[in-house]
Amino acid sequence: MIDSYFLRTGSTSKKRKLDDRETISEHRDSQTAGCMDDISNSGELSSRLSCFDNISSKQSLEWKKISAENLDLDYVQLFTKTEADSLFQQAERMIKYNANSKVFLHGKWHNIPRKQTAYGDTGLRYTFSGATVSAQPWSNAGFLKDICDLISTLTGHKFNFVLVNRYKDGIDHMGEHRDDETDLETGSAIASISLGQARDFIFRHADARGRSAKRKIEPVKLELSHGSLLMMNHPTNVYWFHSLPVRKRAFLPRINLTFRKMVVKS
Ligand SMILES: O=C(O)CCC(=O)C(=O)O
Repeated sequence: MIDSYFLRTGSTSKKRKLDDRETISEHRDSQTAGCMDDISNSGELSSRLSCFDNISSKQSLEWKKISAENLDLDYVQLFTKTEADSLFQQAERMIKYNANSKVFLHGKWHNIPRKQTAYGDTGLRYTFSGATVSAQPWSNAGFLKDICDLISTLTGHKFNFVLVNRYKDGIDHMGEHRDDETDLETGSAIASISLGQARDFIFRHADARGRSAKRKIEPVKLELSHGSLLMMNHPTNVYWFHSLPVRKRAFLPRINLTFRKMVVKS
């Protein structure tokens, strides 16, 4: 874990260093939600589900609440190492990435420094930074739907889409941005699963960016570990930018899955 990070827990606003931070166990409503397209289909699903069959063990996990001004995050080590290793291997085997993903920034198209694709309910697509990523069907990578269902059960949030980013090493990265596109359901949470190389993840308040920053607000820095789940709750994405910076000493690949609730357009 890294420096200059403090958090406020519950109603107190005491500053604590990350290493001695308190954990908050949130017992969330179970069995309240599922992902939207139903692909359940015979024995294939039950064999895929083997690492999720003990859902009750996931319901007693210790969640950490991370808050700052208009920042509301929940973090948990959702999967054991064995489960996370198995999910990483399934991801490597089953996920098909788009060729030549680009974004349009500052008047030019740029290749993105990672690989990307998406899965989700039929017909959904996500447009950001000038690019549109269309969902492949859940049935092409059913374990993603299983993770989606698990997160929905644990958190009560429903999702219909997952954006997948693969970073081959610490040189691959994602620049500072907010997930505030109109394709996303207003006020919905985003659930981020990390598999593989642990990487730093940094939140910076919109008023505290760049040389002409209006205010001094400390960035919030986390390390996202193999098998972790980070919930980015509303209104975090209205006020805070986030990034996954280059880390030259990170050599292993990482796969990130961000489950989202997209607006369904008729
Ligand atoms: O890989 C990550 O953890 C970053 C993902 C992200 O920022 C996004 O999908 O908007």
